[in-house]
Amino acid sequence: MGLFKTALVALCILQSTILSQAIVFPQQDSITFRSKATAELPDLYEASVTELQDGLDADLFTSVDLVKAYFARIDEVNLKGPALRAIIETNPSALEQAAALDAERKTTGKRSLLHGIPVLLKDNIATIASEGMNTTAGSFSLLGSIVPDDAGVVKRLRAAGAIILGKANLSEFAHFRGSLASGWSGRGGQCTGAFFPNADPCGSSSGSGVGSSIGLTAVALGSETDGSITCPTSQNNLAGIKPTVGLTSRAGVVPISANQDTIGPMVRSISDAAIVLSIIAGPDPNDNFTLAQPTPVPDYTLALNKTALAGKRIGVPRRGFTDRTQADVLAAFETALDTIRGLGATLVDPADLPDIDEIRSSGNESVVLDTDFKVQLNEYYESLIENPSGVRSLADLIAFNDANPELEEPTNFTSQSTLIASQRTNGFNDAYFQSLAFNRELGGARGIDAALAEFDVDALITPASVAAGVPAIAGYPIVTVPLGFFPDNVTIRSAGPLTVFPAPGAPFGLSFLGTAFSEFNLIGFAFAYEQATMTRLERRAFEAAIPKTQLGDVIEA
Ligand SMILES: *[C@@H]1O[C@H](CO)[C@@H](O)[C@H](O)[C@H]1NC(C)=O
Ligand SMILES: *[C@@H]1O[C@H](CO)[C@@H](O)[C@H](O)[C@H]1NC(C)=O
Ligand SMILES: *[C@@H]1O[C@H](CO)[C@@H](O)[C@H](O)[C@H]1NC(C)=O
Ligand SMILES: *[C@@H]1O[C@H](CO)[C@@H](O)[C@H](O)[C@H]1NC(C)=O
Ligand SMILES: *[C@@H]1O[C@H](CO)[C@@H](O)[C@H](O)[C@H]1NC(C)=O
Ligand SMILES: *[C@@H]1O[C@H](CO)[C@@H](O)[C@H](O)[C@H]1NC(C)=O
Ligand SMILES: CC(=O)N[C@H]1CO[C@H](CO)[C@@H](O)[C@@H]1O
Repeated sequence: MGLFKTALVALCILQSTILSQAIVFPQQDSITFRSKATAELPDLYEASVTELQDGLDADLFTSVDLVKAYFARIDEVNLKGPALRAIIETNPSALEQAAALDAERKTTGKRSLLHGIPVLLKDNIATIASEGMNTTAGSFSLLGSIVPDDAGVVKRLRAAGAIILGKANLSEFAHFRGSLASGWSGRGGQCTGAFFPNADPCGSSSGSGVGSSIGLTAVALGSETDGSITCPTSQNNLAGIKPTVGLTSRAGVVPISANQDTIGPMVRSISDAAIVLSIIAGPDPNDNFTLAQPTPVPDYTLALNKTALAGKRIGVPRRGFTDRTQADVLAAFETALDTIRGLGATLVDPADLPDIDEIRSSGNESVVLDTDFKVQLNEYYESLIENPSGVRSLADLIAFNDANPELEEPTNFTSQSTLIASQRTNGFNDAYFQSLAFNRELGGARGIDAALAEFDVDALITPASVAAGVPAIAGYPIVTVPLGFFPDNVTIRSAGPLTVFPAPGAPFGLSFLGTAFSEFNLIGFAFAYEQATMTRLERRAFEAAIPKTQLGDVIEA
């Protein structure tokens, strides 16, 4: 559930103290209090989960206010103005859920740090239809379908008191459809980034990235198979975590491959990412990969240590990584290396993966993904209680797209070559199992683990644009933070029929890589770097893409 395009073609913690300091008139009635406090309300463009939680606890605003404000912000930029097409649907039950969670906060207190916090879900993550939203992976073939249950991660979010705000646009079927631009789906149209008009948002978790980047939501979830959290995190100035496969449940997620798919947060700071991951991670009987994870799930917020890089050894893979990196990104990366050295880490540079050439030329990933997708998508369609389109298999899907070209094959968005390649596969045969074993070995023992051992390093770092491929086949984690922005004189290139990349001000990220279930360490390293640089704050979205509605506009006087 998530390939970013180039992979597939080959195949802030801000001012949380300000609010707490502002809470000095507890005896006043709430209306007076709120109007006095308006100047202190968090800016939703940047607001962190803790900042929102502090404001909710202090009754500066309610979750109902938050949902109203986010809905208004979505309305401003999604189809109007810059028409970013980041959101496919908003949740018609969100205000009602928010009111119930507000009441609960007053009577029994909050359930978790996500109590009453709006969360945007990539549209391949199932939510029960009775709530009023579709789960379609962007495809009309799934419109109106009735899923058997909430996705595993959604059950955890709801139990923690989070509010599902809506569904985010994506590259259709998480970019497992054909040679199509990132961020395009039949249902959602072309999603574009907020840092330059018509910027490629990358994908496949495009709307999750754009939605978080400008505060259309507090928090977003994406999914990654090969790059689909990491790349849109990078290109939308975010912090994001691609968890180890099997740390977060994929039950109820429109699949690509059980061997590579994983669900993770795409947010504005590593702190928010740690909060969200602590809640969505954990075993789920409906996804047996999650039963093999170490227990208990760590409290990842305990990893948020500004000196986490001190005394650590960090490896820099050059061959097959930085030699594939654009010059502006490489220059920022070299500066980041100096910062990391300054934070007390020893850099081992180069720390090349011994078999990187063999890994980069391997075709084993396509064998596994093409085979898994057919089997697992067929199972997904079969699991549906109803599907008005009548599509019940991959074969049906291909026929449906061809029969509905106005919906699914508009000019410039016709390809379904990946679906067709997958349909040609013949299930779990010997060649498949061989390729699966090669992937694990190439990405793991002969890949990331080989470099970690040979150079005795705690993690590897690389520009996010080249980070995803090796961890993808190994099932290993990636933690990404903002690294920089393309300069104003960068040559603008086409990235699709409707999109451009690079472009002036377009963001790019830095990724920390490690072995299976090393999220806790990677979060610490990424946090230390983020706090030392605060790169996200260096540049904002273009003016028309910055929503104007703030909490002060929706709080009832
Ligand atoms: C799905 O989308 C349709 C069309 O946009 C909408 O009418 C409906 O309320 C949505 N939800 C469900 C569960 O069908
Ligand atoms: C999960 O279950 C399937 C079938 O029930 C089995 O083939 C697979 O090996 C299991 N995977 C893990 C990681 O336990
Ligand atoms: C923070 O990281 C440093 C360096 O690894 C370590 O010495 C220190 O104990 C950590 N602090 C906490 C609170 O974990
Ligand atoms: C899979 O990887 C192995 C080891 O590198 C290689 O020998 C084999 O040719 C690869 N298979 C495919 C289909 O690329
Ligand atoms: C952009 O500007 C920088 C600094 O002024 C200069 O070094 C660089 O050559 C310019 N690049 C292009 C593509 O014009
Ligand atoms: C198709 O893409 C080309 C450029 O790739 C563009 O010139 C043309 O206008 C596009 N057609 C439509 C209908 O969007
Ligand atoms: C919430 C929202 O704006 N959804 C829109 C997403 O894009 C489709 C296609 O243009 C619209 O029909 C939805 O209204």
